Amino acid sequence: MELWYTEKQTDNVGITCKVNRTLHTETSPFQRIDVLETKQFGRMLLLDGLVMTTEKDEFVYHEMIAQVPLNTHPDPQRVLVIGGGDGGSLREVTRHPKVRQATLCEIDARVIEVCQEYFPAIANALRGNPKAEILVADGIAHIQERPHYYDVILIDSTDPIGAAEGLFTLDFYRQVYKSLKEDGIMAAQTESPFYDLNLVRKIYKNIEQVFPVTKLYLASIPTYPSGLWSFTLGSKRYDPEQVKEADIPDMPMQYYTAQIHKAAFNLPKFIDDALKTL
Ligand code: SPD
Repeated sequence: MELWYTEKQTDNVGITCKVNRTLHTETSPFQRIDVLETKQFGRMLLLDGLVMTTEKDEFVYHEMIAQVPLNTHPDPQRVLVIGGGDGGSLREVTRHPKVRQATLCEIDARVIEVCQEYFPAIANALRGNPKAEILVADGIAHIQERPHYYDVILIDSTDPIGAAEGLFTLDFYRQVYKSLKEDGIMAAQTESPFYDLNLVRKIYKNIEQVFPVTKLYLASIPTYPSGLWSFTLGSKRYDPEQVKEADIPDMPMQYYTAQIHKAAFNLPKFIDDALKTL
């Protein structure tokens, strides 16, 4: 018998993948955690039934959420990842040559443990990396304990339902601002412009109220709703579109390049128009 898994992405659309087997299922104190072995995308992590990452396309999301802000900042020594318990963003941060301290603040210890077991290539920085500090804690509380501390903060959250809702609010971005140094930068995953344009716009407007430089950028992620995914960067000083190609370190990448860094900020008209409306 064939096994298929469907994530219902809207009331009318889903993504369906053929599954070899279920490798892991549990309910942690925070959420349901599943690991599936799919035919198309390799291993797939689901949190509360929603696709968080897969072996085949994780590189797009993790390179783009991390390398764009890291290469916008001239000296990103101290970096925080809020969420991101699979370790993919942390892997990207720790391999950046200028980063000295990479802190991961994940609320659910079981996500970290499950990913260490089933996604070793994504989770490799979660154990024994000399640059990494792993905290199992609430990211909102953590940033209040470290004012004026980080050069870059990445918000690698789940979708804004349930536990992650607080990571998309105006008040949260104000706290992020306070935890950044005077020239700090934040970047957050900010959902699907095709399916949730109003939400994307609302998040952008929240970030824009706090950061003098606010820019949305895009990447193509096959397993996320609509395949077109947005990130929003908030910066106290540096403009991501003014980065010089020569300043981008030469590192092995699968998606991110100096050209992609620039191109990702060129928005389709319907998105640009939406962000310009009040
Ligand atoms: N709809 C999926 C959004 C998930 C964003 N976070 C994924 C975490 C990967 N590190």
